[in-house]
Amino acid sequence: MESGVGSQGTFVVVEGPEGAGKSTLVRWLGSALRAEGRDVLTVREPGGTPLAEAARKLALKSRHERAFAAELFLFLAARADLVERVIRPALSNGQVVIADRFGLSTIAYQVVGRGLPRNDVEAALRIATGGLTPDLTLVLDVPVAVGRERQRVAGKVKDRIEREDDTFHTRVRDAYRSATGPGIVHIDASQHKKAVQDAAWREVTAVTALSLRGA
Ligand code: Z5A
Repeated sequence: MESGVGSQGTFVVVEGPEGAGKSTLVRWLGSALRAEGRDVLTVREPGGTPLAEAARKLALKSRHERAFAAELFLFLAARADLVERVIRPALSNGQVVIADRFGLSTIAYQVVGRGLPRNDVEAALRIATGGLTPDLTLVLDVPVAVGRERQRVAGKVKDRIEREDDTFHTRVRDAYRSATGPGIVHIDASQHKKAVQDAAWREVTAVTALSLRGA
C-alpha cells in the first residue's frame, strides 16, 4: 500500500458517522495548518471534480431506486477520479491533503451498513484508489442521536443515506468504532469542539512532522 508520506505530501482523512463534526474539523485543521505555513488542500467525498460531483448527486440526491452495488460504484467512481486528478497531484507537490471521508466510509456504509461482501468491496476500493492509503485517519465518534440532533440544529436536509433508520446508523457507528489499522486514531467527538480540535492537532502535527523528515 502506498501512503501520502511515501509520495512526499501527507494525506489526512477525517471519518465518522453523520453529524460527528467532520466538516467542522476539516475546515479548522486546514486553517490551523495554513497558519503554520503549510500548503494545504481540503477535499470532501464524494466530490471534488466535475465527475465526482455528478456522482455525488446521483448517489445522494437522485430519486432513482438503485441496487446497493450501483450505489457502491457511484462512490468508487467519484473516489477514483478525485484520487487520480486531485489527491495524487497534490501529494506529489508536497501538500497536506485533508479529506472529509475516504475508504473507511465505504467499509462502514456499503459493507457494514448495506451488507455488501467485504473482500469484494476491498478489492474494488484498491482499484478506485490505486492502493493509496491515508497517513492518518481521525475517526470521530458520537452517539447516533447526538449526530442527528446536531444535523437537525444545523438545518441539514437529509440525503438518501441519512434517511436510513437508527439501526442502520448504529451499525455504521459500530463499524467506525471497531476500525483498527495503521494510522487510525479514534477521537471522542461528543466533547466540546476545542477538545476535539486539540486531540486532532496532536495527531496531525505528529504525522506532518514525520512526513517532513521523510521528504
Ligand atoms: N457515503 C457513503 O455511503 N459511502 C462512501 O464511500 C462515502 C460517503 C464517501 C455524505 O454526506 C454521505 O455519503 C454520507 C455517507 C455517504 N451520508 N450519511 N450519513 P455528506 O458529506 O453530505 O454528509 P456527512 O459526511 O454525513 O456530514 P455531516 O452530516 O454534515 O456531518 P459532519 O461533517 O460530521 O458534521 P459538521 O457539519 O461538521 O457538524 C454538524 C453540526 O454540528 C454543525 O452545526 C457543527 O457546528 C456542529 N458541531 C461540530 N462539532 C461539534 C462539537 N464537538 N460539539 C457540538 N457541536 C458540534
